[in-house]
Amino acid sequence: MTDTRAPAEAPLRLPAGQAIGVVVLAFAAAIGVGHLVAGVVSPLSSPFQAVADAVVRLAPSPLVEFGKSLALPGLPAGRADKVGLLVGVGVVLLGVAVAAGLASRASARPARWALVVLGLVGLAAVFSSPVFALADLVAPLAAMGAGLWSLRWLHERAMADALTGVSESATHPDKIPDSRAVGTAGVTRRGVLVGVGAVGAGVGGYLLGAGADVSGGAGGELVARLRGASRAGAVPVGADFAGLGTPTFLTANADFYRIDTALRLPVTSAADWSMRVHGMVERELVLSYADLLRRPLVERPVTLACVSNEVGGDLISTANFVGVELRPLLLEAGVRPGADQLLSTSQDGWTAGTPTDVLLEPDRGALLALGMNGEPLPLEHGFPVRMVVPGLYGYVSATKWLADLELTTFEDAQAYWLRRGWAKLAPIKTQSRIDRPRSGDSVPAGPLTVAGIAWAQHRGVSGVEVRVDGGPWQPAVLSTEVGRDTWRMWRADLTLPPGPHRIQSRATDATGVPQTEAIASPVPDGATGYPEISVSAR
Ligand SMILES: Nc1nc2c(c(=O)[nH]1)N[C@H]1C(S)=C(S)[C@@H](COP(=O)(O)O)O[C@H]1N2
Ligand SMILES: [Mo]
Repeated sequence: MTDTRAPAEAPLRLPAGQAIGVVVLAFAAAIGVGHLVAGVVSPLSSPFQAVADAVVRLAPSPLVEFGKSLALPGLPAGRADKVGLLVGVGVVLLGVAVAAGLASRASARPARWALVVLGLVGLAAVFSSPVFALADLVAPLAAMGAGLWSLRWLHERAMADALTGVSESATHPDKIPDSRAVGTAGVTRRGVLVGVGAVGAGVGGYLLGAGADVSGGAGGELVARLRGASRAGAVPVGADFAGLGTPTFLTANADFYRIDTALRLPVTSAADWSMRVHGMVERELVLSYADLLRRPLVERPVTLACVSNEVGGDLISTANFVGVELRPLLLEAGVRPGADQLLSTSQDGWTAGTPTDVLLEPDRGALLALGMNGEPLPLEHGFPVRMVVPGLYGYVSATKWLADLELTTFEDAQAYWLRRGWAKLAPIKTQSRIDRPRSGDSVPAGPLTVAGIAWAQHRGVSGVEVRVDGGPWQPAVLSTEVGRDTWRMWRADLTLPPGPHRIQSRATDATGVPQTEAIASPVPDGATGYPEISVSAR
């Protein structure tokens, strides 16, 4: 008689690699299914996404600033941190899965607990989102269910295979290699099945979220109305020195700098969009996209700038924005005395606080913008509706994917970046940038043309000067002025003796105040200091 019980007495354990594989695949199934269900129900509720979002919300602001300053090759500024964050969350999950796998060689219980705990983290992340809705709980629950189910199936079958392998090898010791192979083949086949399913579900969820038709038919109507808008007029000849290395006066939509906290673009069709103007007002307004289209549309060139822009940086661009004047809307609603802040909220819960008195200035020209350079707003730049306020940094004024306008006070409500240590008031500072030559270039000794940009939105630029090696300031030639809300290009003809040189520039705004030499970092209200390049003349 062969004793078949003997092997069963030693606790059965999966090989470490197999146990890890089983748990990693169960995690992948959870993430994939969560993403797919979120794609159907509510894109922002993908648990993976929600956890990453929550990390951004909860992270101390210096960390967020550090993240924003990262650069990854091939990614535009302000994107590297998002990708880094998603990869970081992925790496942490992988680590947890590997550890849980190692702990789950004999029983699936540790991995089950890990999935339950992570599922709860996902639920908490979704629940704590500023735009939480009950339906958002579906995706994390589905993810947890898919993870637990896959874990149970994969683990049970792997154990069963292992058991068969063990008992067969006990019965027929000569068959060890064969039965082992049979067990592994089964594990591999099921693993591939779950893996492919997980990836398929994840990709499906991504496509569902990304492929949604956002313009909802309004695109065509808007383009037609854009033509009817009171036009900004053609950009005058001589408005830029692009031939000398400055940007073109208008920035193409595809090249426009992009800064936001959105890990995933909020998607709303124009047909579904509507917004309340409420809070400290005499009468609440509710505006649909069609309501906005019925109002007079104006087109206005505006240079947007980000407060995070370093001296010499490129977080600045110009577009012809088309939209509805904001001031008449506020007057219609009737701003109550004391309401010193307009708190704008985006569809993803981001907020900006704009001083009401600035918005009510008769000539400020703040817009609820629907279009940009003759097209409906691109999704990355705020479709269907965003705010544009000439002269203020974006974080206090340029809310994209606008969802709500509330008249309130700065005391009662603190917007997103104010809570993270940035300034309450943030008018754009007078600045200049040297675009050509580039720092580090070697140039021929003798005559040299230097060119760049200058900006002092809503005051206007009245002059730019350059100096070499700390010498006397020499006036630059300015481009044709388009308006005081946009940048202005400049060029200066210098003569450089052979050797290394430092070149600096400074702009003066139309009130006669030159940009300051004092060096300041972007936090809390914008960088200052002279831009400087080093070149060697030969
Ligand atoms: N919803 C939303 N709107 C936002 C932001 C954001 O993070 N979320 N960032 C603001 C900041 S800091 C800037 S500088 C501008 C940039 O606008 P752009 O990406 O269209 O250039 O958008 C503003 N509007
Ligand atoms: Mo910004």
